[in-house]
Parts: sequence; C-alpha cells; structure tokens
Amino acid sequence: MKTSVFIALLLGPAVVLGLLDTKIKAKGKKYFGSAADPGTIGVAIDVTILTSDYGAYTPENSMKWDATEPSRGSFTFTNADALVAFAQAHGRLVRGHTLVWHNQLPAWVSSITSASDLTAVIQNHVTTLVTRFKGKIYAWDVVNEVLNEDGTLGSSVFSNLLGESFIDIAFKAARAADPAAKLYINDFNLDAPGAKTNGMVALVNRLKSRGVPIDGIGSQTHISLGHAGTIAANLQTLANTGLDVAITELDIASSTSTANEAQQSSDYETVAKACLAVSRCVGITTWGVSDKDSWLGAAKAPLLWDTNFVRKPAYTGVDAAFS
Ligand code: 9MR
Repeated sequence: MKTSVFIALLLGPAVVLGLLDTKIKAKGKKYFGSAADPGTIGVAIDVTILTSDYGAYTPENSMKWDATEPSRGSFTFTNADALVAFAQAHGRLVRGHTLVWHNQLPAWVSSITSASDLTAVIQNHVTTLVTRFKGKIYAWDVVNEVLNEDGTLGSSVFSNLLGESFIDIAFKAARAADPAAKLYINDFNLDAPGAKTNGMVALVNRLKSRGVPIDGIGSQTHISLGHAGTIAANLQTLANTGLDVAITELDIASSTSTANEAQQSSDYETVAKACLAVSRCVGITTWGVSDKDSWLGAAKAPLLWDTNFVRKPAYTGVDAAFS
C-alpha cells in the first residue's frame, strides 16, 4: 500500500470529522449525497466515506438505458441491484438516474421510427425500472437534459417522434409504477439566469398545466471556479414553479494549485449555502467521492476528497456552510 493511502486510511474519512449528511439534516434538508456505482461501493475507502458523510446515492451509470435494457425487452439489473442493496443495507436514500435520456441510449431505441412504437418502448422501460425498485427510490430523474442551451427542446429520437409529449409519457408511467417516488426533470447549466433557465421554467409550467405528475427540478451544477454566486437566486427561480429543487450532480472543475483549491473551497461553501437558503431545495449530491474517480479526470480535481482520499479545502468549505 502506498504510504499516502495508508495515512489517509489512518487519519482520513473514517473518523469523527465526517458527517456532512448529519449536518445538512440538522439544517432541515433530506440528504447530502454522492454518485456511486460498482467502482466505488466495492472499494473499502470509498465505502468508508460514502457511509460516514453521505446519506443518499445516485447510480452514476448503472440505471441508464444502455445498462438496463441493452436489447429490447431484455433487462439487466446486476449493478443497479447492487447499488440499491448497498443503500438499503446502510439505510440511505437512492436517487434513480435516469429513465429517459438521449445519451447512453442503445442503438435499438435510436433507430425506432414509429411514434406509437416508441411510446410503448418508453412506457415499458419506465414501468419496468420504477416497478423493480418501487419503495426503494426517493426520487427519479425521469427525463435528463431535454433542453438546448437556448431553452428549446433538444433533438433526440424522443422529441423527433413525439415532440414534448415524450416527457408526459415518461412521467405518467413513472407515477403509475411508484406513486411515492418524487419525479424530477434534471439538467445542467441551470446555475445562472438566462435562456436555458427560462426554458426550464416555461417547460415545467406547461407540464404542470397539462397535469403531468412532476415533483422536482434537478440542477446538476457541474460548474467551474468562480461561478457559484448566482446559484442561490437561480435555485429560487426554479423553486418558484412550485416544485422541489435539488443540486443533483455537483462538482467544481479546478486544479490542485493552492490558489485554486482556496477558490474551490469558497465556491463549495457558496453552493452549499445556496441549497440551505432555498426552502424547496431538498439536498445536494456530489458527482462522486474522490478526484480519482471523477468523470472530469483527476487533473480537474473537482470533488471533496483528493486522489489519496484525503479531505480537501473543498470539504472544509461544505462543512463550514453546514456548521
Ligand atoms: O459520470 C458519468 C460518466 O461515468 C459517463 O461516462 C457519462 C456518459 O454519458 O455520464 C456521466 O454522468 C453524466 C450524468 O449521467 C448526466 N449529467 C452529466 C454527467 C457527466 O457527464
């Protein structure tokens, strides 16, 4: 074992300073969560951190369409089951991610050409996943990243064949399969005012006016340094639709330079305080535990623990917000 890892195991996340989830709950929120999957729930030090500091898990990839229905009508749940079982064993929440998304979508879905066929496929996919985990999922990201940056509906097999109605179809199927699960629309670049935020608010208002069963807006919050200051007001703008809001995939792209680590710590504190300041913000999920496993790559150092699983100034920033 590398000495640094040994020291991290000795001094790091296992001990009493953890508990961000406990602290955010003391502030009236439901959870402080992380993305997780086989690559982390199978690693002892990740498990230590996931269970000391995090109260909710979002499967980073294992509930996506390519992972769960790689060929039509043939479902595979090995990794999704493992994540849900891990959460249940530790008494934690799960955010299901994601039912309908144009990425990580098998070719057999993209090549559908009939609206009625696609409707049946969406209904079967959503119903099968939501039913399998009924009662075990706090919230589902029912649709993900449906908007263009200008706030209009993005192009996908779903929108191309069904227009906006694919969103209605997915939410209605999800509600029918698990009436207790909170149902979210999830997207990125909802961190500041502008066309995309306006488009999201308008879309949510249309969905509500059509009676679509929607409970929340997920703001992914993949940001870079210095862009945290507009988040509280923007979360409030989203919450003014009357829905819950959540920060669903937080990370802050940076580097390991000391100056950047200090700015990142301040930015994390600002984001954490933003959720606290918005009464409809239910919780915060970071998109992973350590920089070692971030989708952005370790050089961007975007998370709360470094590649040796030592807490960073970013962690201290979140902790300060909750303390
Ligand atoms: O973190 C995920 C990464 O492991 C996958 O390769 C990638 C593939 O699309 O998806 C990443 O997670 C994304 C999430 O599901 C939706 N919002 C953007 C996230 C980062 O790309």
